[in-house]
Amino acid sequence: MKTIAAISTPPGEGGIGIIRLSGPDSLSIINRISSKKIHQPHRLMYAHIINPKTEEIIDEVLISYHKAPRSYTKEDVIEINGHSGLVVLQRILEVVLICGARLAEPGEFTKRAYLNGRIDLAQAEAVASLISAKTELARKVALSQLKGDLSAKIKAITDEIFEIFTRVSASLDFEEVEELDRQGLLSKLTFIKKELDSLIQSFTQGRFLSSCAVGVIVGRPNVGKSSILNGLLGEDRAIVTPIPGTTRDLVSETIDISGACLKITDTAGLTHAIDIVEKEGVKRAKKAMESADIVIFVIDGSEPLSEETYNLIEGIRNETIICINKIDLKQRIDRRQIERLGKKSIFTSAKKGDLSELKDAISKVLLPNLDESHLITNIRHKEALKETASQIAKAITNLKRGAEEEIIAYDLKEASDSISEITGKRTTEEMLDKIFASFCIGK
Ligand SMILES: Nc1nc2c(ncn2[C@@H]2O[C@H](COP(=O)(O)OP(=O)(O)OP(=O)(O)O)[C@@H](O)[C@H]2O)c(=O)[nH]1
Ligand SMILES: [Mg+2]
Repeated sequence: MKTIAAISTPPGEGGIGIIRLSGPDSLSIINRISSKKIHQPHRLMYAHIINPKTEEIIDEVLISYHKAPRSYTKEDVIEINGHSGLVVLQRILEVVLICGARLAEPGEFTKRAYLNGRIDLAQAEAVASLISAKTELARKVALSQLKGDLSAKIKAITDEIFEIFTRVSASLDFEEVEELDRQGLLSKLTFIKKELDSLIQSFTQGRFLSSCAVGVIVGRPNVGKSSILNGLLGEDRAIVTPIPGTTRDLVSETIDISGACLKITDTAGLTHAIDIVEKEGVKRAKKAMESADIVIFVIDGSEPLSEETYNLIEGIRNETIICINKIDLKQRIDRRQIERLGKKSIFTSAKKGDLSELKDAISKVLLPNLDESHLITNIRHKEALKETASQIAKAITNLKRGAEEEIIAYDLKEASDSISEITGKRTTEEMLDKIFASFCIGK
């Protein structure tokens, strides 16, 4: 394999910038450009990087040598810690490339770690998730996946499927000797199907760790929608006035709610607008509502429930969070009317900054009963699990209707192939290219 190199730190001015090399020529390349001979592994060496052609000093650096196989890629790795400036790092990279390295592709160091068997594919993907983690919870889950917790769970299920496949296949070969225990197999497969379904189900929460959930705040004019947005953000983002119809456009921001990422949008008050601008605002509010994961419907608790509001509540989705705001004022709303519609409500006072019930309700929707170590956050994993589950379901149906062993063995083989894609025991070049293309260069 050819030796690769890249600047591994983000571009810009900073304390330290790192250039990383990996491959069989790493050591010989560094020794052509370093003022000191590098031979001892796992030590930091102080040296200068020198252009071998002009003998000009390029930078004063620290060099570390990670000898194969005890390195990130399991190959010989050299890391040059230079001064982080765009020109400095580019000049070091240039001489490294002149001496025979090739510029690394995005994610190529991690791809080599996978190809050389240090980590599996799910762990390689966890590296990207860890880097892009936007919340503390996303970091925790990515790290647990990098450690191999998810891979272990997937491996356990893969082994169970494979064991059953082997048994069914064996009964094919020695039909008279071994009669298949169909009832026993059925209960095992049903158990596997349950495990798969619970992992698939976990993606409804897990996806909010890799990409933001979409939330929208709606309601009649002047109920306090913009005040709630500002309260959740902790800053005066949207204009708040006592005049109904203040917000006309959509105002969006991203927040961290209990570790889940939420892109929340404040909207124009829902009204039978006559004004052309307001009309457009209402249209946009309704559209935002349709595609949202979470809808927060705000009501002013200091007013009796109007017919318009009642009709709006009646029409919204059941899982909508009904938020009765302005509880610091004398309450004139009859909560039972809302309950009669089969909807649950919570209380807030945006004015007093009391939004705890709302935050709890949001995190309950985003992250209920979270099991961090067995959470599917990657859509590729979810799709592979869905495919596996559907093959297992086929095997169950075929088993129940007394189908031949050959057919059941085929379903199980398909299931085993699908689940093996997650950890990368079975991959295609195209699949790997797609996965690693989303990485940054130098990782
Ligand atoms: N007492 C009290 N007043 C509130 C509360 N929340 C908002 N208000 C006031 O209600 C008025 C309207 O607040 P906004 O946040 O602009 O309401 P809105 O729903 O965004 O209004 P539009 O954009 O016009 O639809 C302002 O005068 C706020 O100060 C609250 O919890 N208690
Ligand atoms: Mg507003």
